[in-house]
Amino acid sequence: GHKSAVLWYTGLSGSGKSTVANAVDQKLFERGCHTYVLDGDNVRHGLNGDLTFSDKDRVENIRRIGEVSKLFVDSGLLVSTAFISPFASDRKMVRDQLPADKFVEVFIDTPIEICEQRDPKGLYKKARNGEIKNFTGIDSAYDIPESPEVHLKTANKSIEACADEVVAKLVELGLI
Ligand code: GGZ
Repeated sequence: GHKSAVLWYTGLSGSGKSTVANAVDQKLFERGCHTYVLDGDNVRHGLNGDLTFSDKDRVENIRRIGEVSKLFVDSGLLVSTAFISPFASDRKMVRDQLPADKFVEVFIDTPIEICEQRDPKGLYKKARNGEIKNFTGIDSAYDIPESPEVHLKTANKSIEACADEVVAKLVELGLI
């Protein structure tokens, strides 16, 4: 069996949050865990389709995701969230609403230079050109997590190795 909890991934656009979260999720599924992954694809287009990338809307984005995460935790799932969640105050707000052992912050620490090199959607290029305003890491803030449960430095690591690090931590925390 496993305990219910939130795996809260945070990091820049293109850092690999969704990729690592989905790789971890696959490993958890193989271990028989009941899981769900919330990310931009299923939340930013639906529930939060009315929100922009202004500071105010990012705060609301994270607030709603926090509330939905709590519902999933109540239902017994290991829920993973993969959003930039740039503001430390918002991450703390979600953390403080859950029992201490049920919030696992995973900092996907990928240097912005690498994120920008990858630029899978061409967003960094547009942000540099001024075509997109308020882009995280360029003209919108990202607060570096001070004491995440998992600090994952992804440079020169495979997705597999990154996922294994997260799973090992969950074992250590007694969640799985
Ligand atoms: C940051 C933006 C922006 C701006 C669109 N700033 O690489 P992606 O495309 O798939 O991930 C980014 C995603 C960020 O949405 P989140 O809900 O995770 O952000 S937050 O937690 O800050 O609310 C990026 C895309 O949306 N995107 N415009 N201005 N990322």
